[in-house]
Amino acid sequence: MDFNFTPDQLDMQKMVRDFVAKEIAPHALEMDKEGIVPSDLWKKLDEAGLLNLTVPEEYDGPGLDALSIALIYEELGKGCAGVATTTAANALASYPVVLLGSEEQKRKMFSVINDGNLAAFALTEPGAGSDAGAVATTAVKDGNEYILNGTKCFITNGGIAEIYIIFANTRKTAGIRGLTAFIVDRNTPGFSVGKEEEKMGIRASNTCELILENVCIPVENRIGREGEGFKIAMKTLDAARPFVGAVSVGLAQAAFELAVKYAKERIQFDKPIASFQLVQAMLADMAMQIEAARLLVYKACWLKDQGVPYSKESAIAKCFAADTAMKVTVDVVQVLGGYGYSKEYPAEKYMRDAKIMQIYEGTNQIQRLVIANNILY
Ligand code: COS
Repeated sequence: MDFNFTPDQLDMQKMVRDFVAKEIAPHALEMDKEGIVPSDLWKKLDEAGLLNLTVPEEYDGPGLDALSIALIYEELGKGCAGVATTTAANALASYPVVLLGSEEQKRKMFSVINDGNLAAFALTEPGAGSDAGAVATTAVKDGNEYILNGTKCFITNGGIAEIYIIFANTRKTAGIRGLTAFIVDRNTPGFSVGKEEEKMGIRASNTCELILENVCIPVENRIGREGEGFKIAMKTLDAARPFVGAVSVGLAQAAFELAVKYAKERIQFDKPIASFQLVQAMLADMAMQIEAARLLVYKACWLKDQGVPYSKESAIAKCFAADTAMKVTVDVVQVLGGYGYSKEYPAEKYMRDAKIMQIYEGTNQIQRLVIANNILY
């Protein structure tokens, strides 16, 4: 077992760490307040090569392994989970094409992402969250085209993406066996962006409703076969969930470092509060949980990179890391006391941002189901 990273991974980790310290962390509170990632930051993220992390080398991408990508998301998570989420949504949206896309689909999708554009993965609907098979959006074949109708909700990058992966039902009564994945361009007639969500956390990221009204797309935009959409979605989520874990680890680490610094500086009863054992126990628990979460994320990515099954480990990594981020950030607010609750410090932002980690890309209840299914069946 080798716990060392390669020189390339270390270089890249340093590059992203420096980028985050300079370009993201100092602006995180402002972006959270404004609820937007400024366009000049997009440009810089693109120039730094942080938008197309999952694009293979043969399609002009960086061709990174999953572990390297996780290291990058961990660093981005330290700076701002909202920014990290926006870039990670590109990875999520790219995987259906990475995994099952045709040559032509790969060229199309990856060139859009390589050009610094955003993508969105649209599975969720008002009536289909955890129950992904309940998708009500329909895709009806008409000659060489499909006509899509329906509404998607809570779609990360929904309002700002150029290209979308839309899951629709090609056989209405078939449940998960009717689900099919399609590529839809933003400018397709009938496609529009609905309301933008006003969120508790990851406020810099964009979350929107999508409306499809007789959206006509060529058959070539279907990914895989009709009815293969559920498996494509599940495989995509397997691949992407460790990155939610990585962002959670980064977010928890940043919050933890804030608590350590504060505990050393804050004087009460004539001593730094770090000298009190009840505070020390909280910091020690945080350190343990973050370290365990980090190792689980790296292990899931390592398994993926070995080409062996990793669905259970992916769910374990996401679930444990997200729960860790939540628990750690709640305790960080506690260590900072009134200052933790104030918007003057970033502790409360970390706590708000952490909550979504337990909800998106499959709730942590769903992760436990996936883990149990892998253990039992
Ligand atoms: N990889 C490949 N195939 C998979 C798979 C995976 N990880 N998970 C399931 N499948 C396949 C199964 O093999 C099965 O195929 P067959 O019928 O051919 O044997 C099929 O999919 C159905 O599997 P299963 O019976 O386990 O599915 P369930 O209906 O019980 O649902 C859960 C499984 C609940 C785990 C699934 O609906 C899920 O993950 N929901 C959460 C969705 C989600 O994360 N939403 C968040 C929004 S997207 S950001």
